[in-house]
Amino acid sequence: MTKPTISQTNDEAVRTGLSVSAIKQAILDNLYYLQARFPKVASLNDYYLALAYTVRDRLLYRWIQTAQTYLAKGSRTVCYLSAEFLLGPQLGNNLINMGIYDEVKMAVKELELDLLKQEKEPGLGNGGLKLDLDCLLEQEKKTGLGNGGLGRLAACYMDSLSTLQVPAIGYGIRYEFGIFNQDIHSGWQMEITDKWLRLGNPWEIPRPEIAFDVNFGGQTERFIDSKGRYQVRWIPSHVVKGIAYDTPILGYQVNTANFLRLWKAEACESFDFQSFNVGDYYGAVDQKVVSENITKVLYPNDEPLTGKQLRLQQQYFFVSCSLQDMIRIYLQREHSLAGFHQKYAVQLNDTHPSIAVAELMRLLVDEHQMDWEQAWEITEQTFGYTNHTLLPEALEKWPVSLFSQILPRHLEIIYEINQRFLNIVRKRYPGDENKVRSLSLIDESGERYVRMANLACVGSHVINGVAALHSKLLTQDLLKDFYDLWPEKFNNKTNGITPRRFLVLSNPGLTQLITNRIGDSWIKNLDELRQLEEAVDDPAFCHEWRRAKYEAKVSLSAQIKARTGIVVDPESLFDVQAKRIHLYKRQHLNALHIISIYLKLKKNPQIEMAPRTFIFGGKAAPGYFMAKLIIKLINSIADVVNTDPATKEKLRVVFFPNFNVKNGQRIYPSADLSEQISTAGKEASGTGNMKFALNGALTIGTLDGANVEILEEVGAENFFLFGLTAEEVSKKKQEGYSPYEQYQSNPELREVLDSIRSGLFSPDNPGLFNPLVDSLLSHDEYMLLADYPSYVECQRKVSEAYLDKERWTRMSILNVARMGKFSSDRAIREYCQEIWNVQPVVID
Ligand code: 26Q
Repeated sequence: MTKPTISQTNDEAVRTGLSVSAIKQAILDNLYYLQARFPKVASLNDYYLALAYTVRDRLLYRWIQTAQTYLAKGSRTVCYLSAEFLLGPQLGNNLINMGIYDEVKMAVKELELDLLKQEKEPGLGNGGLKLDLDCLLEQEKKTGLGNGGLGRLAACYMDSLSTLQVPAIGYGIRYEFGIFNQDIHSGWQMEITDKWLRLGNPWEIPRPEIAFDVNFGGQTERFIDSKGRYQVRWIPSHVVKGIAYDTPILGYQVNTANFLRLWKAEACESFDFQSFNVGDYYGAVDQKVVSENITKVLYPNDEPLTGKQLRLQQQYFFVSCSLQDMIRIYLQREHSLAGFHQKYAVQLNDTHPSIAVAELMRLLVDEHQMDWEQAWEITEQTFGYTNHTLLPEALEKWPVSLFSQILPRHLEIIYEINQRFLNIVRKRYPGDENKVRSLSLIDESGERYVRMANLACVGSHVINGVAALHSKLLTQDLLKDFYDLWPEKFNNKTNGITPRRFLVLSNPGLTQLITNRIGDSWIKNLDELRQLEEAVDDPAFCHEWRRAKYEAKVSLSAQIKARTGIVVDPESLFDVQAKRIHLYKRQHLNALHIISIYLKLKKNPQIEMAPRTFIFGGKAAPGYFMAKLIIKLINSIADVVNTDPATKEKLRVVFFPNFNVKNGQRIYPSADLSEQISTAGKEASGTGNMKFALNGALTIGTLDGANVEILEEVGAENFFLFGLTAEEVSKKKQEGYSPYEQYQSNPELREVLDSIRSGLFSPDNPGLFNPLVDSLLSHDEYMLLADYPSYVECQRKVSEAYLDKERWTRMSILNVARMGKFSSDRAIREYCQEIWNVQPVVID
């Protein structure tokens, strides 16, 4: 990589030098002057922080170079607005991107040797402290500021934006408590709060001087200003202050360091303490608590919950701070806001930040006295909207009554936008009030709601889905009326993942093997993995490939033993489903298949089959009863099959607790089979599917989300396809689907469901799983029973293929070789060219 060229005094070298000795010295310096510790008494955490600050210094150096360059050039900037950024641990990733992983490993090794030497001297201390890079990496408290796919996508995109040297800011919320940690007690999920900030966060820079007021509640007033203009004034009932906390995001092998700016809510003293609460000390402290509540906790749901006031406050809070910040930065160079949309491309990550459409209008019209038409033109040109769902029930909407209480001025603005918009609709479709009803920003079918997706569609000049099938279905179904009105606004941007975190960092074995074969430029240009295709004919390479996979499996096996006490055989087929627990993702279909094997083995223990380890991971939303029951079912099946002498040699079931980015990095490399089995037409894209495949797992999947494109890339002969297509699903639904018929006509399926109902897996409470079984037999919304026979048959083919080691290895290598498309670099390049119209800016 290009190392910093600045001429350095000795002092600076400690803060920027990349040699082993400079790094070692810097760690010691930070141990003394930031942690106030010396080696003999320092804890692992002290060392972790000292190392983290060492890396941070080197990041900040690049960040400042980057910021200076952008400021001088007035570069067009992408602003990615997202209520979630699921970064995961930072240290390892920064070492990889900065290209100093080996140097740091060595520096830490030397520090350990120094410690050992000191050990020999008499005296007290941290005797026996094992110091190596892996232990320090383990210390990091992960940043879990997201639920799952959507938040992790935002993090991958930040990595790629920096890697591609595109000026970008990620804007979001600095939740004090991120996604809960999951523990399993007697098979049930327990939620534990995530106190990720307890030991301090070395990666963030607080920016107390970057702070904005955000208004809530109250009412609006009309008046004529000194220039005779008609104006609206918002008199809020309370004001909260947003403080910026920045996390630098370094690109891979470049000097570009963009940043993530997360907002923390604090009490606004001038308002609460002086004007309104004079003399009321307790009331003032109360206000402080209320204000700070806004950024306390991430909602652990990955579906909207209507009517949760605090969630709407969170969304508005971070959007308002972010737009005010963009205007502040813009006005450092310009005088008039007329060119705002030329400076910024703002992407709405789902509808969570879509109040931005109304807020930008408010800022331009009310605060900066722009006329409506010009402000609207700018607003539309500024925003792009990415949709992440096909489930109609997952579309965000807020009761008008709630909206008017919290954001009275925005409701007026939304009404105005709506009126102007519906005039266009009426002109286009004269007399068609159905169109008007369906396109309106307000749902008036019962209690009135503001429809956030409609607001996002009207306020953006581009709308995209996240996989080819998803984008197509959006135009045919969920957003059809918008598509008919503005077909040119719609396009597809298939998701991607960063190969830095999800291969280089998490799977060093496979990475080394690939790099030895084709060099290391594939890390930046993932299409180069194609060169591995030839290697399938090289027995030595195939052998090494199997070994790398095997080693990853050994390592996960140890983790499984440590976390669950279950012993698994790394020679067995690792069949993995790791993702949020949802009915549409059908973890219970997987469970039914396990039961079917179990029952077969009970009847005939001699059946020839590849021993399998079924591994599950995933959190359920705390209020999602059925999802929690699925976790219990999996653990109950595990209790039975793992201890039954008739099956325990061939079958193992593991629920790996607390699936998150960090555990994911251990799980993806060790999977042989990746379960992507959602009902066709329900999963927008999926990104776990890409992470598994990039690590050499084969996919068993439906034609859903990005599976379709993975299949297209790897070839049908290297993919285990089953199930109904999206079209067949909707056709079957229309014709009147009867799950009970499936149950009656399929003796094997009947036996499986009956075994659950008989209490085989819950002897103390035979009816425990009735809600699950009953819902399958009565409506089976996600067509699980319809897909069951083809799933079981496909799994049989999987078993057969696994028995042929050579064949399996070939398929695995070809999967990896053909994954180039799914790099987030490719996705971001497309966003830059086709949506944002931004160019890279090289930082030297
Ligand atoms: C909304 C309102 C109130 C509370 C919570 C929410 C909320 C929070 C998170 C709604 C949705 C989410 C997350 C959705 C999500 O992760 N969607 C996934 O996005 C991935 C990235 O595009 C896709 O790959 C997945 O298919 C999609 O399910």
